[in-house]
Amino acid sequence: MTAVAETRLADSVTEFLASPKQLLIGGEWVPAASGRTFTTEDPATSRVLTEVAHGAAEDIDRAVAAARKAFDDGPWRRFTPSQRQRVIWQIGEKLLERAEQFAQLESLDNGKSAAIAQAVDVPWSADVFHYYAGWATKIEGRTIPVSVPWVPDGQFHAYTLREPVGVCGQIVPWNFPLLMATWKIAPALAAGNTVVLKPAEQTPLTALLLGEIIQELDLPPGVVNIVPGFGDAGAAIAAHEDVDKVAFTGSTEVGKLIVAAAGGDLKKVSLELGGKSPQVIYADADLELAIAGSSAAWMFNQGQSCVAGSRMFIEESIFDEFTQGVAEHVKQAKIGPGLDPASQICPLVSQEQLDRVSGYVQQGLSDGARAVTGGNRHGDVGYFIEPTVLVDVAPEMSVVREEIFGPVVVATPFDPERGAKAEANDTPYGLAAGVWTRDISKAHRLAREIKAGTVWVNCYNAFDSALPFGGYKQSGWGRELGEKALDLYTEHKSINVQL
Ligand code: TXE
Repeated sequence: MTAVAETRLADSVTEFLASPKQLLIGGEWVPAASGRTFTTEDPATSRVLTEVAHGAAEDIDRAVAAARKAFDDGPWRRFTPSQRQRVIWQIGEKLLERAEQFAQLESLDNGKSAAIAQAVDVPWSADVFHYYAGWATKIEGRTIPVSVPWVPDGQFHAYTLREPVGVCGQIVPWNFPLLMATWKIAPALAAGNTVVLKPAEQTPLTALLLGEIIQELDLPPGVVNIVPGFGDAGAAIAAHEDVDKVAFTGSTEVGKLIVAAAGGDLKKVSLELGGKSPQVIYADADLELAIAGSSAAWMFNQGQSCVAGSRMFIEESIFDEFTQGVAEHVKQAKIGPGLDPASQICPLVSQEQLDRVSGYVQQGLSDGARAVTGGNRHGDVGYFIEPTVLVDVAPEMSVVREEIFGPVVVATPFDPERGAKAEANDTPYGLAAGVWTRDISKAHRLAREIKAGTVWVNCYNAFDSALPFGGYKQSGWGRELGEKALDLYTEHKSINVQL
């Protein structure tokens, strides 16, 4: 660990790292059945942070059994909606009380800026719990006037109930470890389900800290189970016959494996997968705002964001000026460890991710792309890479087609007569998009034409817990956040009574 990191760590973080980190199953902290552990590391230094129990299929079995029991027999089913509301709200409160601890741990484990984690990841996670606490008392059925054509003069009283799906297996990635766990746990609990969560192997720590909070609250054993592990543990969740629903955020490749594994017993599946989101920048945009905003769109979280606005289409009359502006802007970003509040670009999560991102950049350069800025690893300790702007790119290059998941953008000019709709939509993904213009009609028109789950106009990454989020095409199935997420976690039951 660097001197900077050591001097700034809160005592609660040091204590957490020194304590044993086990699996949360049935309300108890337990070792992995195999007795094995794995290590997590600080991406700023590649030093080992701590050891974590290594969950695998046998542990998933135990966790699913605990979740099943809690769902079928436990007191959780008898919790009233307002009791659920209270306990979900309290999770949000505890997150805020321990914001610094969560933010520093997230920074150490993932590499990201602790200052940003404390300003964004942690308070938004708390907000997601607060938001879904509100929904717990508002999940309602309907009364529906019906007549049954073959029962003349029959009178019926028909209504619907919304019931929890059951045991939800939730598999989350490493880019926003706490937030992604929160997006999944909060709506599942609001609707009365039980959960088996598997954090990513690179970043299990904040999910385990969330488990500590949950243990302090009045949540019955087995309602939330947390099993850190690798892909095999995720695969065991996806295939488990006692899991009723799987929610996954991660790569499109693994999303397809999950669909195949979950298809055996046709369990419900929701997926939030990769992206290659376009940003269309018109000459009439507020260029100062657009340069800063469109750069943040692909640099935020070191580009390790499913919505990263990693393809820029820039009106040809401003192309050189704009790309130079972006290059100047991103060159000023200070590269450094996440625990240094001055750092704007922090390390990527792992050596593997550094190799993957560097590999894409090298491939792009050898395919004929030109780096206006960046292109290189930064330093030789930790997994830092320079923010990179690539021009002279062609539609078939891998840097244009594939998700890089690093601070790399490709920029292409467009002719305003032809527009940028076709190019923006020329991707197997459809998660998000950005439009930068002062012409509000043009913005609304393009927003309708882009096939993406979210379109931001004159802003980017402007999320709210109430706004549904998810993807078109290969970016996923279903919508998280907002009222929509409750569809993922409830069944609708129709009851018809002849009077
Ligand atoms: O993802 P994986 P990786 C993209 C991004 C990144 C690439 C690879 O492009 O460069 O994926 O990242 C679990 N059955 N995204 O390899 O493998 C795994 O343990 C069930 C975009 O880390 O998809 C982890 O918990 N689960 C994405 C989770 O899946 C399996 C965020 C995600 O890991 C499994 C992350 C299996 N067979 C990466 N194999 C986004 N949409 O934001 C692995 N896992």
